[in-house]
Amino acid sequence: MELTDEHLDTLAGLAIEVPSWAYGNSGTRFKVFATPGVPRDPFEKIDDAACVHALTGLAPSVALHIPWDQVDDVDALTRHAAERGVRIGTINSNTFQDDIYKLGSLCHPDAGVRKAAVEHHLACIDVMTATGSSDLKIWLADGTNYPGQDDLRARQDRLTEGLATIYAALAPHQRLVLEYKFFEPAFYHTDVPDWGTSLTHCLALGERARVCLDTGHHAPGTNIEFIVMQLLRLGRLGSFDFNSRFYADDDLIVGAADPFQLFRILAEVVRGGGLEADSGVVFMLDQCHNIEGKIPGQIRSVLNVVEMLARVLCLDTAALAEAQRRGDVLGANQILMDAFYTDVRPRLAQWRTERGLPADPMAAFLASGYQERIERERVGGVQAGWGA
Ligand code: PSV
Ligand code: MN
Ligand code: MN
Repeated sequence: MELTDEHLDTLAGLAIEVPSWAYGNSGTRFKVFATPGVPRDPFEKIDDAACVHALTGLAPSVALHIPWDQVDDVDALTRHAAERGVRIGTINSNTFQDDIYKLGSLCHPDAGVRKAAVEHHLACIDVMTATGSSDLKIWLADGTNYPGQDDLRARQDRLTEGLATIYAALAPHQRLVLEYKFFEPAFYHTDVPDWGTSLTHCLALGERARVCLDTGHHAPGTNIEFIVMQLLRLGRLGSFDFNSRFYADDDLIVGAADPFQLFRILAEVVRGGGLEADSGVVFMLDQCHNIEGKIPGQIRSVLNVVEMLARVLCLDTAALAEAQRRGDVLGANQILMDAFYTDVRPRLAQWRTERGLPADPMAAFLASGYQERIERERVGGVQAGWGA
């Protein structure tokens, strides 16, 4: 099927949240590369995110990471975002950069450390209230490296208690989104390794607790679209952290490593109603651009998501359902593959022009002089995360 006007209306409602940390310097365990022109503060990160939105029309919000983003005047930052045509989205907590968290945060054996971790989350909720953000995203670096290092079950009990205290502090319109990851930085076990554990905690917390699915946080070969289907079916998919990976949590550009996997994931999103406004599913990017340009990296990511979503919308769902009902194995598969192989790019370029956007946002950025200007003006830009 071709892209129809109705499909394009659906795409116009797409909102892809960009992470503030994508714009700062980043690297690997071996080296953080200094990139000319990177932002010196959260205000400049917002400026770069606003540039991505201005060129794509699809990235209206920016996620913050506290305290990577040292926000002394939250109101000023909120106003700044509005002036630039974007808003502040998900607030990501961070209990992994301080020495006290070496053995964990909410799961730590010491009650004093657990208290500090809870207080950090309460401070994040204050930021959310000031920015008008609705989601507190919790990813815990908690876990152990050696069998016997700590009591696995006691750690879950501590986690239950800490999350309950944080959840109780949320305002009625605010949500807690719990991200899972099966390894790293801990290597024997992590305390929220999988969607089952995240879901178990969310169900215990209440209606406004949801699971965050980071596409890079599964064992190789995991059927991620199945997890998407199940969480949507249960009404507990809160958000995506989109990225792609070849080996581990590579944080590469979404759709770069395995475009077909992104197609399959987005097909389940559409099938499960995840595009509907009331689904509450947030589409966020969680990526680092270590060797490529940061703003172009984000533009490419936004375009990859919209292009793949457009291909999903080309799926002839009625024909697919009929082929499935008939038990036509290869026919059903072909219908799905036909959608995957549809080239939607020319129509999307035209659509952008119709919306007053550049047909080719990447080319428009390169021609805009924005990169040259920030390289001239911003001297001494900061690292995205560690050491920011
Ligand atoms: C952890 O690997 C993670 O995916 C979490 O979402 C963090 O907040 C983010 O990366 C930081 O890069
Ligand atoms: Mn993530
Ligand atoms: Mn990650």
